[in-house]
Amino acid sequence: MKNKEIADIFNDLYYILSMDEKSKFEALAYQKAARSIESMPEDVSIIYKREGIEGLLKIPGIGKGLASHIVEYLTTGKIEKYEELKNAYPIDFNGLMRLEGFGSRKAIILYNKLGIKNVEELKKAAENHEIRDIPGFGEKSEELILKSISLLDSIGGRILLGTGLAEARKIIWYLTAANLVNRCAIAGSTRRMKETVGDIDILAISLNPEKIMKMFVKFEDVKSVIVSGNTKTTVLLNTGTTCDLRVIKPESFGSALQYFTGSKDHNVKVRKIAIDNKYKLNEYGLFSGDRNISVEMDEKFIYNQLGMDYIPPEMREDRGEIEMALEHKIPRLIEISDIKGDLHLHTKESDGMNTTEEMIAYALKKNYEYIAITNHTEHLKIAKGMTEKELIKYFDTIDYLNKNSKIKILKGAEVDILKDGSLDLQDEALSRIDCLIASVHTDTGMNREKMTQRIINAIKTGKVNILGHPTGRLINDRPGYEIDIDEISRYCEKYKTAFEINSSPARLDLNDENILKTSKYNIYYSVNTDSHNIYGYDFMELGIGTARRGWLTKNRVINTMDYQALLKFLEK
Ligand code: DGT
Ligand code: CA
Ligand code: CA
Ligand code: ZN
Repeated sequence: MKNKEIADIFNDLYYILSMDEKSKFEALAYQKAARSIESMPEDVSIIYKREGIEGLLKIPGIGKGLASHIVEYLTTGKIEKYEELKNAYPIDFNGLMRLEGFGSRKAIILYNKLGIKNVEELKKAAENHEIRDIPGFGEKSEELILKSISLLDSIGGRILLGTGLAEARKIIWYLTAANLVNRCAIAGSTRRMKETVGDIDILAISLNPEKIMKMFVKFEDVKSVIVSGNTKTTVLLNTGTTCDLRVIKPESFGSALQYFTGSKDHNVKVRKIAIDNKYKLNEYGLFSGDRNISVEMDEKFIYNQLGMDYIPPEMREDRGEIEMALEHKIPRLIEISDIKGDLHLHTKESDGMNTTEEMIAYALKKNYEYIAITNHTEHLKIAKGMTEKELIKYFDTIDYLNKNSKIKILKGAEVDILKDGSLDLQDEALSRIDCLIASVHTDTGMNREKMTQRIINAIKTGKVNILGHPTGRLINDRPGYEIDIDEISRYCEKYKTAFEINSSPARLDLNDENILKTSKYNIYYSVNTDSHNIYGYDFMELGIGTARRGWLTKNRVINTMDYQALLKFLEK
């Protein structure tokens, strides 16, 4: 993904330029651009190849200057201005900023005093107790630094599903465009839509394995080649992840796809069932004696031959799906085409990057029947939360837009749940809201009991349609607050509050496990993108993947309902 590389550079430029008050606004432009590019599902290199510089200029926050930086990077692999500044300030801001409680100001002080440039050097200095003597630091912050470094280490090299999926698709796009593959597919955890991806697995059928592997190692995102062979090649990508490309014989494609999709635990059980049925199953085929009977190119044949329903990849975790398939009880899981609208969207009125009109235009392209615009409320200052007065005025605008609109626009808000569980909105605005999301954004350090009570109090107001990103976790970043999800589910049931499945790549909240845990209650879910720009809409597939990993069917998800049925559900 070039997006991550370019966003990292722009972020770095933001930190470097913010050191000087005079370049503050320039710095902010870089930060805005970084956030925009980071949140795009499609790779900028693909956009550039398809639409040229015009395509780049459509990205929110990207003007001519920044677009030419992107082109420079895509064509030369470098941005001259960045190289110069980086020479003057060789600090790995992006790496250091991943540490809990570590800001750019601290990084600059430690660079000036001790010459610390990256996490590794910071760790060494902390271990040698060099940091405690620097003014503004101390013994405690030295301990804290070491603690957050070890936390970071424990995350390991797993990347977000959104990044893995985009990268995998880019590789397939590249190999397919070269006309060297007859068939190409994503396997592994990426295909299972697991929230993080350890390495990317790609399978291909090709008449010319040698040529395709030669092509593959020349792919623009390849950093180095780890193993190179004609059946399997492993490369290290610039994202820090590795990718396995396997060339498969046509007659083995179905069984290889089944095998390399995993999970390992799922495979072990399926293989045992094959043996019980006097077959042998491996990545080369389904064998009866010496004969591979899985001549067909798809995996469905294999499951059916073993007496099972076809099992969707998202379910293959050995969490009871095999037993279910043997009893022919695999449900028809929710699909992205079931979604009729997005109920969590931000616009420029709070912290979004696109206007209401632009967000509506993109929803029309998605063929949605309705959307809800849900900006932040006053309490959330850092996200430019709207006052009650501003919201009421904004609702007038939406009423007006609705008159001439092909799509139904619901008046919404993402209302802060305050410390005591009350909602950050007064009666007049509340009475006009069609769709109310309530979320916890502040005071997240509460213990399990208090946080549970806080959320329950919010639900008990009877006004909450959707509980936004219910656990507040950020993948690879922070674990989220602890809550008693069973207790909360009981109140959701009583007050008709739906759990959100937030599709934002770093959230995926609720996650698959919490969905499996809560779906035994008579409650509903809403799969939303929480988009802050038009590109965000495309992350819906991540939320749908998560819902499918939680075995959800369409009838449990409110934004699969048609408009009238949805209004009835939202009525309080
Ligand atoms: P990851 O890469 O950690 O996100 O997870 P996966 O599931 O993609 O794991 P990976 O890349 O190591 O292997 C891809 C699939 O290949 C895995 O899901 C199942 C299959 N596989 C790999 N090693 C074994 C094994 O030792 N036994 C069996 N039965 N299957 C395996
Ligand atoms: Ca993998
Ligand atoms: Ca692998
Ligand atoms: Zn939120």
